Amino acid sequence: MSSNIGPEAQAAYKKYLDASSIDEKIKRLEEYISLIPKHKATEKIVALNRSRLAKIKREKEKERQRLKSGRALSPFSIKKEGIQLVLISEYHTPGVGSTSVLNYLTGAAKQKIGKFTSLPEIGIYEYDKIRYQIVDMPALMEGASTGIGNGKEILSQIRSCDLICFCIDLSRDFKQQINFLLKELSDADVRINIPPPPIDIHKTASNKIQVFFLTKDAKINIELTEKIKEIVQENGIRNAIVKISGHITLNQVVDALSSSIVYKRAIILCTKGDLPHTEDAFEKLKHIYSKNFSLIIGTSIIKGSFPNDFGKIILQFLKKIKIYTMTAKRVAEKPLIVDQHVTVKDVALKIHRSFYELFDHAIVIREEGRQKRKKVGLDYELKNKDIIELHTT
Ligand SMILES: Nc1nc2c(ncn2[C@@H]2O[C@H](COP(=O)(O)OP(=O)(O)OP(=O)(O)O)[C@@H](O)[C@H]2O)c(=O)[nH]1
Ligand SMILES: [Mg+2]
Repeated sequence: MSSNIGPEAQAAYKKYLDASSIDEKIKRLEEYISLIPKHKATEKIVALNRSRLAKIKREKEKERQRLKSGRALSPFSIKKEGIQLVLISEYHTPGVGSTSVLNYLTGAAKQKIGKFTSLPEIGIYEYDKIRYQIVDMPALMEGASTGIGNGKEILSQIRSCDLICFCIDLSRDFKQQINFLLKELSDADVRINIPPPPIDIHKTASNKIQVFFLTKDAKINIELTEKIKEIVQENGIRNAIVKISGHITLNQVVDALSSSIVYKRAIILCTKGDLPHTEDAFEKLKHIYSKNFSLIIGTSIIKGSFPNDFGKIILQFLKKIKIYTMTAKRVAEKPLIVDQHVTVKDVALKIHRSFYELFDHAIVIREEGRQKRKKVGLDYELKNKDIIELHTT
């Protein structure tokens, strides 16, 4: 090293050589360059190190881009669009026909039928101007929740989707398929077709746990109250308000304290209903599982037998309705999908908080009503196909 650069810069250079990360290398090299006395004799050293610095920065940028695109391209990071339905099947019964269902609904997977699906396939099914994103997942393997067979990625999508569709081959052992899927989902803390427990636990600053029973059927019960307090305390919570708004079991209290548990809606989509003995199997399946699954659909893609109002059926099952917003007398082309019994307030908040904060009144147009056009307030309950115009102050 040139002696023209002085001891401080030399020390900085040594630190640069010792740097272990790319960020540190950049920092140390910049430090070193700034410490080199700038005159004719050091000109070349400065130039050399500046180009060295530029090279390292280019490498860093390349790495950043690589990571970014790698993330964006991960086939499991699916950008949700519309109402998301995830088709799942069971690994030991390959070829149940889930890709065929995806292709039937969306036309997106013709070349993929009959080929083992190892990565998610996606298509958009549109019904009545509502978009449904259909995600055909690779079959779930045993131990999916521990990560086997991309289990963690598949389950993460399942946890955030709107509807899980169990794809079950009627020509093979349906019990084995359904029970397997139920077990894997249960192991992954995904609860199927049960409402979340009617309990709300709110941490507070007060120095105690208070339990309130909010509804008539949640009768005040001293023994239950004490047990609930105990369970909440065991979970490390010392100060909280616990609101119970319905019948509750202690197991549900435990569940409510676990943030990993999700509550999902699921249906069974039976496939290959054209094959021998499947009619019989379909009846048996319904008999056994209709208690847990209020929607079980029998299909045959080969015969083209599939509900032609599938979108409507799904919307009803999810207890959703569509409403249209209107601005300056123009009705939006695309509907807004909201929960049944939604109020004007919910819609205002959904569109933008300011609509709620500055709310003055709303105009609701309902084709089926006696009075077609109504001026309403925040508490007004909306119905399917209502048109709503929000007015602010
Ligand atoms: N008989 C009959 N065969 C079907 C039906 N639907 C799909 N198949 C056939 O079943 C085979 C598997 O279909 P896929 O749609 O690829 O099944 P998959 O569930 O996507 O299979 P994997 O991705 O391997 O899990 C293909 O040969 C399809 O033609 C149906 O309704 N009836
Ligand atoms: Mg497939």
